[in-house]
Amino acid sequence: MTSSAAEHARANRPDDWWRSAVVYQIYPRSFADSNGDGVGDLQGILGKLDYLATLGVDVVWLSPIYTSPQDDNGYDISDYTDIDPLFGSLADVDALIAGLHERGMKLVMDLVVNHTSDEHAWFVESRDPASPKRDWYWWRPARPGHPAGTPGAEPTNWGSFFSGPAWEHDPASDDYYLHLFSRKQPDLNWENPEVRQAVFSMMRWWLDRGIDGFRMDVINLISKSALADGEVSEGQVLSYDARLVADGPRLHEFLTEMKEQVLAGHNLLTVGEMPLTTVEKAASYTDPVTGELSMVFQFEHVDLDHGPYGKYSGQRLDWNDYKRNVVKWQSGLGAGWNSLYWENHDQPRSLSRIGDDSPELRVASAKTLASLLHLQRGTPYVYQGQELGMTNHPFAELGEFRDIEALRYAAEAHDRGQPVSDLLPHLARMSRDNARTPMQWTAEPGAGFSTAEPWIAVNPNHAEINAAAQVDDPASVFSHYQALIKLRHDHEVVRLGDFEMLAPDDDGLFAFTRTLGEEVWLVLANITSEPLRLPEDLPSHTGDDLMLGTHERVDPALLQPWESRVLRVSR
Ligand code: TEU
Repeated sequence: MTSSAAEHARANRPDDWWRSAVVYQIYPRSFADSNGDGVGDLQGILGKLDYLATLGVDVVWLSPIYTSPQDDNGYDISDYTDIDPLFGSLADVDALIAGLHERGMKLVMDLVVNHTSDEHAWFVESRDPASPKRDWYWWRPARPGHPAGTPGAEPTNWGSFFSGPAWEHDPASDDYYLHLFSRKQPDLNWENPEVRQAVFSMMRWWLDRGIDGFRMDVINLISKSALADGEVSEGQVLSYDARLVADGPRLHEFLTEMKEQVLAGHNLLTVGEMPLTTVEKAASYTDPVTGELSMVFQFEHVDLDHGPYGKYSGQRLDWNDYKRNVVKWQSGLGAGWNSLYWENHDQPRSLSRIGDDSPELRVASAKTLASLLHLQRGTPYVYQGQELGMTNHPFAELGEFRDIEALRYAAEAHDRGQPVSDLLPHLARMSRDNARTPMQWTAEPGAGFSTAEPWIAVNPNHAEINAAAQVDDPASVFSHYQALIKLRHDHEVVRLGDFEMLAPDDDGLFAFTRTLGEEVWLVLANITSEPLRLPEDLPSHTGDDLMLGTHERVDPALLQPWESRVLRVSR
């Protein structure tokens, strides 16, 4: 599983600064509210830059702050070159760029160009069949033989990611438009060269403002295959056939055009969010010479606990499946590059999902989950609050959810006759809203996030889990993240070493090595809430350097519940 020296050289070009970086994601709506309206904002973020510098991260990825009707919390953009008043102004963004740069950090902006808002001027114009912008979106007539607007008359059988058909009927022209996400997020037609030029000039406008990269929302969906009916899986009515919507035939061409016309000559971090992609394709998008992007942000590992009803199936992660998946991506990307994450604004809290969030074990569990991710090869992403060990919210009723994806799913389940009481535990476990509860700064009411009633409830455990209690405590989850970030900065083996999984089928144990030249590091982790004796054939390495641990090492052959050790075993 060792990769060649040539591969290392390609994956370590001196100007690829992002290979040693750690990214911190801010979801502005939930980070810090400066003006007391219950919604986070840019001035709120500006007040926390020293906190980020203390943590030690290199890059901030900011979720969308552009003008938006907020149907999908800003992932529905109606003006790409202005800021929603909810969040602030362009002057605030300039201050953010300056404030981050002063502290040695960089800013990566969210680029959402698979779709716009239906309130974007382009789409408003496109609604007129005679408009030159008609072809900027995917307008199609009803299925032949079906009266427009009747059930089943959609041009294809595609389902939207947010439940229901991916086509919306427009009574004005009797045509349908495509929306892979909500009906207020019509898909742009990238086949049209004017669309590409409009997007590219907007990207140049942002680069001129001084940003350091783009996180590209569902960028592998911009090239569609034939607009034809797809396969329907058992138990489904609509098609979610990846072959038709993801990694389409012109994706490389579109991204190459973007690279040549926008990205070239800048020293950027570009990350492509790519649902449904494969390791082979990801390798091609991120090849240092022929690829178009710095790294992918892929979904295979976060989909492992999905079942027949997707993420709301009540399935738990099988850790040995995850280990196999890690091996596949760590070895399969060659000189390509991956993002390392369990959390973002679309995922529930990892501590509740795959760890142990009980008061007794949550600190150890949060630290060990962090070590397992940060010691892999790739770029680690810390999602706001993850560095504190924030947990899922105790959602108890439907009225507490805010996310369109959960609410649309619940409405559809209701139409199918599924009682809310059956659905609630699944929503509570997997809903995106778990990531979106306010950042827990202090133990005060409102968690120091806002002085007003926040747009979504604060987790009651902010009284125990908060930044104020952790920043200066060397035993805290925060301090552990700080140490992990420093390890990556200080040691080339963490950034570039080859990965080898040990004991892949041993339940309860997650063990691997990283090797660079003579330097070998060993990571040992107990991923259960019971003590774990290390297998005899696995070195316990009493005499080696403990670079970072979660517990006092009393018995070298025994790991406490959720204990992990990062060891330097030879050099
Ligand atoms: O997410 C893409 C995506 O595939 C997820 O939305 C996923 O389908 C969802 O979590 C359902 O489980 C990106 C953004 O990160 C997300 O917030 C947006 O809603 C979406 O694109 C549309 O812009």
